[in-house]
Amino acid sequence: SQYTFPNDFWWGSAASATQTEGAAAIDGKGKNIWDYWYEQEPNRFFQQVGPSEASRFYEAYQTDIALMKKLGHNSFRMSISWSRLMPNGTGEVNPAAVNFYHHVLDELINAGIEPFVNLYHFDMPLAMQQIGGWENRDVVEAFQAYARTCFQLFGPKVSKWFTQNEPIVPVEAGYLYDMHYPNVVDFKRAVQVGYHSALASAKAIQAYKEERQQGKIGIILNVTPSYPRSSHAADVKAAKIADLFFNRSFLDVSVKGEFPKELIQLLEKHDLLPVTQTEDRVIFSNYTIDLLGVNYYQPRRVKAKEYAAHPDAPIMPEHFFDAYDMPGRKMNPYRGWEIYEKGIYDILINLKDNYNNVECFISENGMGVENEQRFKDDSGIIQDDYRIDFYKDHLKWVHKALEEGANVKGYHVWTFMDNWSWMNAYKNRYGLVSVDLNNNAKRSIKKSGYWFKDVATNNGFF
Ligand code: BGP
Repeated sequence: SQYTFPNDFWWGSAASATQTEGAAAIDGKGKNIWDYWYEQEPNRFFQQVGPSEASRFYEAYQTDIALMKKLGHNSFRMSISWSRLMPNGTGEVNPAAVNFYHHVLDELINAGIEPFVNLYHFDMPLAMQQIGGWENRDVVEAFQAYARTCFQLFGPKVSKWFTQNEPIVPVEAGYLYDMHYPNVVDFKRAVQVGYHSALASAKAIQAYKEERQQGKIGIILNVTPSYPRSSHAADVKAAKIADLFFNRSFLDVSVKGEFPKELIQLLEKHDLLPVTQTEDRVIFSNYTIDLLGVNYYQPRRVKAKEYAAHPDAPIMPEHFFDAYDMPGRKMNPYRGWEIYEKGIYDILINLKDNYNNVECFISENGMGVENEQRFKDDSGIIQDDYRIDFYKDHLKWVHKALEEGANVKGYHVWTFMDNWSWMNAYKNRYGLVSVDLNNNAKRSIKKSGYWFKDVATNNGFF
């Protein structure tokens, strides 16, 4: 059958500064936590590859944007590196960075590609982390000032802004699971970090409105569907709580202007409430988002731990886990994540039914593959049919949600070209375009790139 999307549907891809730019130590860029952590502990990083060069977008942006145009993009999501623009996180603005981002934006606009600009993608400036990162309320103020500076500098060229990408990830990975810097495991600190990060987002929206900007501003969330591992009551309850902590925390406050009551009660019960100020409530309720980006890779299959099985047991995140052992899960054989296409539909319908049908788009969806060079054919093109199938199968569900009235405006893949990833460096490749690290970061379009061009050009596929 035929899958046709609306004429003005946003087709494109997403990327982030730290993962693509490189040039981490030149032209006045300050360090962020990733530059620093890699310097300190390279052993933590896959094959000891850090973000210093990444995919060299800083030098190659013109070539890359020409390729985006060739691949049918009408939009592209990038991020501004806070530590490139403001090397200390606050104060002095780096003129070389202002130049660079103006050039990138001009290049995109001249190519007919609308820039979607995100202000924060896991990349806390080191100077800000040294005073406590999101734990410190001063960093919330610094972020608002940085956001305001971006709106003043680039506002006339940008009409889609995002405050943050997946803000729950730095909370989980940095303060609960020992995966991102500052790699501590402390629930109370995690809650404070999450709270201030949400407040920083609302305050950036406040700055946007105060600056009387004409475009839209939103946030990008990994709204990960939480399904119980079984119909056992404890699993059902644990799945609800996982949803509460990891989805509804940021989703409710961003769309509805307040945190879920159940979340507050649970935190209170465990003596985990964050430090707040009375004025915050008004900031949250006045400055909600105009537009929501949804990142989707795989769902959570939530299983309660045994001692949480009693129906009255209070369940906190330490009482459940993701049941990777669930029978019948379809796995990506090349990266180890589940593939569950219907999840994308469930998210969109949930937004339609329970979140005022907020204007949204798919801001990341993609399939990581290890050793992808093995799929190269004789002509040197990576034959990534698995990725084409992945996109198609997800787009079919997006299409169904659209037909049922979901307010979904576009689809961005993760990602345009292979890029550096937080702990995995270049292990899992996601690009429509490959990057050959042994050959001057040479770009080659993959089969999925050509496929994407057709879909974007025809607004759909058969
Ligand atoms: C998302 C992030 C991206 C990207 C992607 C793939 O959570 O927003 O930055 O990295 O996940 O994950 P990974 O690179 O770990 O395979």
